[in-house]
Amino acid sequence: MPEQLEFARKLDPIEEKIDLGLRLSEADALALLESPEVLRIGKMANRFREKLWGNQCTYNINRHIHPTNVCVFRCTFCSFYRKPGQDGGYLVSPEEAVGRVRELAGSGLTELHMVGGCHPTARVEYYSSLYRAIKAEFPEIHIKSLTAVEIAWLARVSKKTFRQVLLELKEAGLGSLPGGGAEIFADRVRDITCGGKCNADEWLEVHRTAHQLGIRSNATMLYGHIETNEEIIDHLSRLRSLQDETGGFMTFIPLAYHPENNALQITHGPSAHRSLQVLAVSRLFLDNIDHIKAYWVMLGIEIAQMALWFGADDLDGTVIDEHIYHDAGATTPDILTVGQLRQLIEEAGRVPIERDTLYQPVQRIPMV
Ligand code: V47
Repeated sequence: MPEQLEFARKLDPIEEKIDLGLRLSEADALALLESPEVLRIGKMANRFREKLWGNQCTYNINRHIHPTNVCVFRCTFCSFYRKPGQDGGYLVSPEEAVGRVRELAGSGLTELHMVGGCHPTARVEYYSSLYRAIKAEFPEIHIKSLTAVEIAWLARVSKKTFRQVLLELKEAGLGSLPGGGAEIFADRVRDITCGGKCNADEWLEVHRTAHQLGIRSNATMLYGHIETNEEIIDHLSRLRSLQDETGGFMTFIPLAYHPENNALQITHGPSAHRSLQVLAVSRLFLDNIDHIKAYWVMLGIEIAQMALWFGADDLDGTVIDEHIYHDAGATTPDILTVGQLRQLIEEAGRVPIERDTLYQPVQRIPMV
């Protein structure tokens, strides 16, 4: 049998399963990830996405604040951190953080995305004071903050449980957890790229605890470096199992590796082909996570637009002042305006809908 036909035949039973609404096995997902038929897989993911969300594509009005870039860990893929005591390290004060939100008064901002390094001395009290200061002046703004890695670090240095840390932060104004720090769950990859920081079980346990406390969260996967296809499927599978248990994840965000200014000796990130395939397979396998985000900052605007036909239904937001990707060589702009976001969604043939962090539509009074 010619090779092309053999590849096509392999996908037939998987496509049938998807059309019948049956769950994919890990072996099915691996076959999809290894198949050269990326357009066919994209079409399957698109049908799945359109069944859930029709033609809509959501975005939000957000800004990033990195409370600190100082980190006790040495992740080899990270271009953002500074060692304690190194030039260029900072810790943002509550007043400075409030000032950055104030700059955007009247812009319709609904979300602050606040993540950074694991600082050697900043404790739960520091983050609580940051959230309280922001909430005192902007009670309506949703604070999506601290990756599971940062929560686990705060618990470790404060000798508190994840539950205690999360409860204190929730009390101070934390709204939800972003999905960062998941990287690739497999120990082999973690040992090489981010040894010492929280492992897969701890990452999952932080999110499990958050969900039990009514704190929703997101999940990510950093791909395009040293991981194998099997390790990608293992990562997705662990997320799907936790979601079966708690239902607390809102969105999954595959993060394409950016190779500049870091210690991991890899010269290029994943191709557009690979990014679209990983996204489509994620959409099909994670049948219990509502949303798949095409994070335009890391995918680039052109691939993010294509991704809206490969399973993604969300683009993230205006972003503003993001440094993790930009320090790693991302050439995307520092900000997209609402007009630009809506235009690129419409250009891609989708209908833009503004959402809040919890994926509720935002109604705005039209300007006269
Ligand atoms: O945890 C770090 C990754 C993450 C690099 O939850 C890198 O809505 C690529 O988690 N190349 C932070 N990736 C970003 C993140 C995120 C982004 C957008 C939305 C949400 C959300 C979460 O970025 C880190 C790490 O996994 N990262 N360095 C790099 N060189």
